[in-house]
Amino acid sequence: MTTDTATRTDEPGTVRRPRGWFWAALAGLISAAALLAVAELFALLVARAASPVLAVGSFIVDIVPRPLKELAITVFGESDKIALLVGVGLGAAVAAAVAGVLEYRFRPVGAILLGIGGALATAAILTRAGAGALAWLPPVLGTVAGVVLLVLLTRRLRRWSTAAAADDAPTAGLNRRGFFLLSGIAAASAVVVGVGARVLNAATNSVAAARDALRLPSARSTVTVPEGASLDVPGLSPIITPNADFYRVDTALTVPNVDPSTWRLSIEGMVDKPIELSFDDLVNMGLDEYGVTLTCVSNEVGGNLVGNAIWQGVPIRDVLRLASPQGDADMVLSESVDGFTASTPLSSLTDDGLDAIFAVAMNGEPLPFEHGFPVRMVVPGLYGYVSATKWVTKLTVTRFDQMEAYWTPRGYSAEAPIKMSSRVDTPKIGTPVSAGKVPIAGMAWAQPVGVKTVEVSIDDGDWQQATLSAPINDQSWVQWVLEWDAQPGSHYITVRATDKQGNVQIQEAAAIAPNGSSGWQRTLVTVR
Ligand SMILES: Nc1nc2c(c(=O)[nH]1)N[C@H]1C(S)=C(S)[C@@H](COP(=O)(O)O)O[C@H]1N2
Ligand SMILES: [Mo]
Repeated sequence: MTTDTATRTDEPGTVRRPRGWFWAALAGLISAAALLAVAELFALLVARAASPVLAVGSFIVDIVPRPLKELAITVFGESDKIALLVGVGLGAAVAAAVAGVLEYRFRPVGAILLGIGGALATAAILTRAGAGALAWLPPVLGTVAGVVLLVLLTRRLRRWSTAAAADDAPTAGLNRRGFFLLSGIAAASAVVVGVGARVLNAATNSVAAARDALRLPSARSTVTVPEGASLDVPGLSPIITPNADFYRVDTALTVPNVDPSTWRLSIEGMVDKPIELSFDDLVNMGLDEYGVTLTCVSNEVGGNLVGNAIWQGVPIRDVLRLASPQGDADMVLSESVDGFTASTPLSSLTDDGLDAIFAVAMNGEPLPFEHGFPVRMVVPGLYGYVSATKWVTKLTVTRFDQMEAYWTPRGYSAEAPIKMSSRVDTPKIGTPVSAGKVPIAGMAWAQPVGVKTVEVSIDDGDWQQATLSAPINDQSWVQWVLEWDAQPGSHYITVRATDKQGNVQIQEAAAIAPNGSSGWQRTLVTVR
C-alpha cells in the first residue's frame, strides 16, 4: 500500500467508514427499481399485460377482505385505487430497503428476500386472467437483474467498509467510488427505462384508435324520452346521466383494453350448441335501444352509486337462444377479460318481459373504456355485481349449486334484485336554504316494476305525495318534486317510494352486505 495513491483520491489520508445501513437500504431500493424497470421493459417487448406493479396491485385488490375494501372505499372514495397503488409502493419500498440492509449484514438473506419478492410478483402476474404464454419472462428477468445488482452493490459497500476500518484508504476509495458509480448509473437507467417503458406501453395501445374508428349499425328501435321526463329543479340529478358523470365500480386496477377486432364472446357449459361470436357477429344481430338505470349493491340509502343511461345493444335472450341452454340450468356465469365474474339467474336473461342486453353503446357513443368497451351486460332490476359484467367475453350456462361468482365467497348474495329506493337531491344537508317556497326534489327507482308514487314527510308529519317526472319506462328512475313552504329552523325530511305493484319501499335499515341497503332516507335541512 502506498500513501501516494491514497492522497491522489479526493479524500485526504483516510476514507471514512460508510454509514453502512443507510447505503445498504439505498442499494436495496435501487435494486428493486432495477427489477421493476427490467420487467417493464420486457413487458413492453414480449408480454404487455405482464406489468409487475399492476399485477401485484390487482392481486391485492382480489385478496383483501371485504371489510378492508369497504373501509378503503369509504376513506378514499373513487381514489381508492390510487391509494392502493401508493400503499403497495410504500410497502415495497420499505421491504426493498430492509432487503438491502439484510444483504449487507447477513449475506445472502437480502438477495433471497428480493428473489422471493420477484417470485411473488411473477405469481401475481401468472394468476391474472388472460396472462400470455410469455408472461413469466418479464418478472423473472427483472428479478435476476435486481438480485445481481443487489449482490454487486452490497459487495462494494462491504469492501469499502472493511477497507476503511483497516485504514486501507485506496481500497476503500476504490470501492466507495465503485458503489456510487454503479448506484448512480443503475438508479438513473431504472427510472428512464422503467418509466419510459410503462408510458410507451400505455400510450401505444391501439384500442383507443379502434374505439374512435368504430361505426355501429344504427339501432332498429329507439327510446323516446317523453315530454316532462325532466323536472326543472336546480340541484336535481339529470334524468339521463352523462357518461362522464356515471358512477364507476369495478375491481380493475387499470381499465382493460379490449380490441373489438379480436374480441370474442363464447357461450358454453350446459348448452346444446356452444357458440363463439365476433363483435361484428354480435352487432349484426341487430341493435335495439333501451333506457336502464344501473345500481350498485354498495349504494347506501341516499347515495350516488346509481345512474341512468340510454344503452344500445343486443338482447341476451337472442344470443343465448343460438346456444340452446339445457333445461336444468338455472344460472349464467358471465366472465370479463380480467377474470371478474357475475352470477345471473338464467330466467332474468331469457325472460321475454325483461330486456337484458349485451350493450355496445351508452348515451349515443360506443361504451367508454371504464364502462366496459367493447361489450358489457346490462340487466334491468339486478345489482351490477350479479349482472352488469363489463368487458364481458364468456358466458357459462350452469347452476347456482355448481359455480359461484366473484363476490359470492366475499360476503354477498349469489342473487340480488335491486331494492326499490328513493333519495333527496335538494335541499342538501349542510347547505341552508332561505325560508319561503323551496322545492324538495330527488330521484326514485323500482326496477323493473316502475315507481308509482313518491311521498315526503316533513318533521315526521303526514305523508305528502310528490309530483313525478314523466317516466321513460319502468326500468329507468324518475325524478320527483314537492313544493314546500319552508319555515325558519331545522327540519327533517323523509322520503319513500311505492312501486306499481303497491309495495312500499322497505323501512327497515339494512347494510349494503349481503344484498343491498334499505331504509327511508331522513335528512336534516336548515332553513334561515
Ligand atoms: N368486469 C367487471 N365488470 C363489472 C364489475 C367488475 O368489478 N368487473 N363490477 C360490477 C359492479 S359491482 C357494478 S355496480 C357495475 C358498475 O358499472 P359501471 O362502472 O359502468 O357503473 O359493474 C359491474 N361489472
Ligand atoms: Mo356494484
